Amino acid sequence: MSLRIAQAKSPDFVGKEVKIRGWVYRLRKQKENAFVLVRDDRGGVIQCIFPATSVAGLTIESSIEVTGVISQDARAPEGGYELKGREVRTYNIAGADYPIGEYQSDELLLDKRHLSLRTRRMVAIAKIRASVLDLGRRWFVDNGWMEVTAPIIVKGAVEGGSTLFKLKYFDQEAYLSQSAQLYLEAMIFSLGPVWSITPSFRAEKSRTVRHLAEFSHLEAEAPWVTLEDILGVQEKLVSHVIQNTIKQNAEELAYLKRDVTDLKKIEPPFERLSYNKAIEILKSKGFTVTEQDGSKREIRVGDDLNIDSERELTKDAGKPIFVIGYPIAVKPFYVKEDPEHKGTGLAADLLAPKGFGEITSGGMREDDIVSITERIKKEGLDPAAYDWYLDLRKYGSVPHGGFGLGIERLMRWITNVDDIKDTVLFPRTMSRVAP
Ligand code: AMO
Repeated sequence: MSLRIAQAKSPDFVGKEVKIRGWVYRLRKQKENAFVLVRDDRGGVIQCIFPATSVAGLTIESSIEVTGVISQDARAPEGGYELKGREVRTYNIAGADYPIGEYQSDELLLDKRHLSLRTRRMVAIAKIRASVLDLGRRWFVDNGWMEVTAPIIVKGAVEGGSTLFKLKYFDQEAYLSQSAQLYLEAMIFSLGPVWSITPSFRAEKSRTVRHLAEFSHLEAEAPWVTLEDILGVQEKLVSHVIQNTIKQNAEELAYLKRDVTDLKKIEPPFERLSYNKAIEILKSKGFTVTEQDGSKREIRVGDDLNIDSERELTKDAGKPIFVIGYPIAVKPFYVKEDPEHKGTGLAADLLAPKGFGEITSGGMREDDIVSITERIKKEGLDPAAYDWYLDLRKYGSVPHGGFGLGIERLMRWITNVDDIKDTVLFPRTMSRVAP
């Protein structure tokens, strides 16, 4: 039986013969000996030493099984253990033109993502991502929320028509889901607090370091809640995921050179900043917005926040900030209007510190059938496409709310990688749909 490399690198195996399997990661041939770094499929790496003649013809990424004796030598790379190879069995000799070397352009790494997944950087990111997903799931399960699955092929827009992917569905028109929210809303009447992780699709025309055309959307919805309840869930969930990821993935974060000092401080409560106060702060800093004709003017109440204003607001923050009470006009039709402050939405976006930008959006949903029908029309949408959704306001409507968190946005903050494309294994953007 073969061992994982991480298992074999242990005092228990020193002097013993073991078998490992993996791929040739680096290869250095000297006159008598060949030094082969072998990596396995969980990021384990060990140096194997062979007589040079026994590995003639071996190439980078060839798949091999090595039998040999483990020894300990402080000078050995990768943690002081090495393997003196007695026998090597080759499964596949990789083509000599393996395209991923030590220094490659970001574009090439993306074009060859099916192979660059084998780099240690991508393995580290994939492991962190697995923890983030697992910890998110566990938090919901441990706190009594039920996991559900919503459809991906849908009939109506949630987040506005401009980012919809249209598709031909037999002889009808349908769309790829932008958010599971409306379906989760339907589920809370019989299932209580629910959550899901589903791919969401946005035909984003912008090429930014924080937009994908397909992203993993963690969404939650619950009946009988207040806005404060929904904010509480988010700050607890995000803090739980971060504190445990930095513990579980200390090695991977160190590999990515992510200094986690700031992440260690992430714990509830997060600041609640009113939208009006946010605009005041931005004004006091002379923040301007660009009009459609290219002219600039001072930011004012009524403007939406964008990547630049979010950066300005959070650049010195140590923790995420909830911005609460956006004008209803810049928010989608489902956002509930604050009865005490007409024109304002009972909703909040959570902005990660240091300019990482919005990681969640959520709040209370409009539960009155007349108001929501008007808002649907005002957005230029056809109420007929929402007939089933409107039924939820007709039959036993209750105060309810929820939120959506972009896993890749959270990942970009945790890993501090420059581009959101590196937080997902096979990114989809405006210009990339393969591999
Ligand atoms: P929103 O459109 O703000 O709200 O999306 C929620 C969260 O999803 C993430 N996100 C994205 N991540 C990567 N690429 C994108 N193109 C992208 N677009 C959004 C962000 C964002 O905060 N239904 C509502 C949420 C709600 O009210 O429950 C919604 O989808 O992290």
